[in-house]
Amino acid sequence: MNDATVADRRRIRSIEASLSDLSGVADAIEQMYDDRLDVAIIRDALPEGPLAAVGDQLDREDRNPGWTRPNEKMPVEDIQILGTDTPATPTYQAPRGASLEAYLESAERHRSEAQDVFERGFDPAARITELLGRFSGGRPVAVAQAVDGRSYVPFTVRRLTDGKQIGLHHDYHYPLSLYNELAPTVDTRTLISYVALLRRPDAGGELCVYGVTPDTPDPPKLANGFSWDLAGVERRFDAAKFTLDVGDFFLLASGRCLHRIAPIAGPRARVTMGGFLALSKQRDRVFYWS
Ligand SMILES: O=C(O)CCC(=O)C(=O)O
Repeated sequence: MNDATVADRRRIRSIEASLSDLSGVADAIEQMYDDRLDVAIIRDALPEGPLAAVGDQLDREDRNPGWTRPNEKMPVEDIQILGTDTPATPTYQAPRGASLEAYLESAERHRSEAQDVFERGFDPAARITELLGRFSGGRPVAVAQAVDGRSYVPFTVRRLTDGKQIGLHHDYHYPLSLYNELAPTVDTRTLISYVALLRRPDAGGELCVYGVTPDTPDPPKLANGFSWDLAGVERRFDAAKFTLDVGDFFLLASGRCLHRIAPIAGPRARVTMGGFLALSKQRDRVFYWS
């Protein structure tokens, strides 16, 4: 492919809404599944006060609420996570992901760490359930559960400090063994990320989304054959960049669209809480987890 084919390429379809008018996004999850929408940004989706207080409190070096660092080996990707030490994604620590059993055990051990940073009276998982229900086309929303009744992690809190980023990736995680139980129960056409911003960095930290899917032929890779070639991606494919403020929320068809979080620049960290969601196989419910 060369630059002359720009016009033929997949475009990033996004929509922006605010809590006072969600009419265009009431069915955003289905629109994303049907490949009609890639990104929905909801401004002021959650109250700024309780989120900013958490963002503030978590942006300190003198106290450690229990951060785990599954990408420590790769300094530029050294994300800090609260809520699990066994993410439901590949990491530099476990490039093929962990086992479901290890994930569920970690969920039990670390569950309270992500909840406890919020002020009493603010139940983040309840707020997320309620919020996702506004984009679900009336479908009930629930945290995913294992067959033995154990709960998946509803959300994790993530911190990126100066110079750190989340590099280019897709989140089509169903082939991982951690998804052995979940994948057969959900609609695997795509997977959707949800994220709320708790602290905005001075600069950087934007969500950058590209028109590259897991099926794009001949995607731009470096000479090693597996690392993404960012310059090549940006040259050849449609791109969109989104800046979030505290309280803003996004849904992203992350199983389909290549994306990254730009490097943070400056002393203020970027702090988010988020996870993934999917439609059930019958398309009548929404399950979420992190
Ligand atoms: O902003 C975040 O916390 C993560 C964004 C992301 O890369 C994802 O959800 O896949």
